[in-house]
Parts: sequence; C-alpha cells; structure tokens
Amino acid sequence: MQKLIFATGNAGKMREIRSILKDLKIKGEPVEIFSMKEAGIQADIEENGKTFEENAVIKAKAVAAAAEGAIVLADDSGLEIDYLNKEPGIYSARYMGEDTSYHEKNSNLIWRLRDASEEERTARFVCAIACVLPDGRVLTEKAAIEGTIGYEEKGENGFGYDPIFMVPAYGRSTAELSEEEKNAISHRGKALRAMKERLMYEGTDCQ
Ligand code: ITT
Repeated sequence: MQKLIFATGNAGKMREIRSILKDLKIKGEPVEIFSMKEAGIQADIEENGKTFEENAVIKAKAVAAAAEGAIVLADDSGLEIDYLNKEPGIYSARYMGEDTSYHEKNSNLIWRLRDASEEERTARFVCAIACVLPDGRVLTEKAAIEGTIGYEEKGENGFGYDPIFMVPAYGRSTAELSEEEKNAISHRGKALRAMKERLMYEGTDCQ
C-alpha cells in the first residue's frame, strides 16, 4: 500500500484533510494516510517563503527528506483581509504570536475593522497544497474561498479564524458549517481535491 504523509502539526487541518482524502486511491491502490506525528517525523521547519506556494513546498520538502518512499503533502494557508492590505496572509498562524488564542486574534481583527462598512469587509481563505513524489518531483495546487469578516465570533466548528469568516451564500460563518459543508466549498477542500485528482488519475507518474 502507498504511504502518504501529511506534513502538518495543525490538528484542525489534519481532521479536514483525512475526510477530504478518505477515498484516495493511486493506480487503483488504497493509500494509507499518516500525520507527521504518526509517521514519527519531527521537523522544525522555518516557513521563510514569500507566498503560500513557497511555504507549502518548504514544508513538504523538509518532511520528504525524512520520509523515503512516501508521498508527502503539505498545506500552507491563511486569511487575507482586503481592508488590512491582505493581512494576516502568510503570517496567519504567527499573527499576534503563535501562542495567542484565536479568540484574541479574532477579537483583534474585528476591532481593526470597526470602521469598515459591509462592502469593505471582503476577505478570503487561501490554501496552497504541495506534493513531493517519491522521485522528488514537486506538484502544487492553490485555491481560495471568498467571504466577509463578521462583526462577532460565531460557531464552534472548524478552527482558527473560522468564527469570523462569513460565507455570503450561507449567511453563516465557516465555524457554523458542518465539516462536510465546509470541505465542499473551502479553500482546502478545493485545492486538495484538485491535487487528489492528479494523484488518482496520473498516479505517481504525473507531471
Ligand atoms: P502547519 O504549518 O503545521 O500545517 P499551521 O497552523 O502553522 O500548521 P499555516 O502556517 O498554514 O499552518 O497557517 C495557517 C493558519 O491560517 C492557521 O493556523 C489558521 O490560523 C489559518 N487558517 C488556515 N485555514 C483555515 C481554515 O480553514 N479555517 C480557519 N483558519 C484557517
């Protein structure tokens, strides 16, 4: 069975990833999915890229170096708020410090948008997925979901900035959507399904 390691230490991402990739087969073979921790890989990765794609590739390559024979995937994602010149962007996890709670980060962003009108509250979640194949080739996919920043935190599902990210078509935050509903429309769902297609149909021979 083909082994796939997902290079993330974020439990919220990992939950969504498992659900999106659950029926992945490569050349008709089922794939066994491991988190970095389950694969016994510890990597202190410096995310010093300038874009989501660059950081996703940095993470996937760092883990691939310790994972011979496995397919390695990584996700770099974040929230871009137009009113704040696309902050926090690639710094989403580091915004106000890695150890600051998301309740504090979310409250701070709502406060920074206190003078923004509804039209000025546009934002998007962006996700880049990188894949390093066992022969060293690198594939990337990127996707986004458009929305607006809410006026208060709403919902208990998801993780991170989900309670303040409103999806216009649903009139709900992504933290108020079920995991299936979020995965069907999210940045991560779209980028990971595109990568899944490439792996499924082209196998590890894909260009
Ligand atoms: P890994 O690097 O180990 O994967 P991380 O949390 O540090 O974990 P990123 O550097 O990609 O991951 O930072 C992404 C941050 O963007 C994440 O911590 C959340 O704060 C935010 N984010 C990304 N996708 C999100 C989503 O679907 N819902 C809510 N917040 C999200």
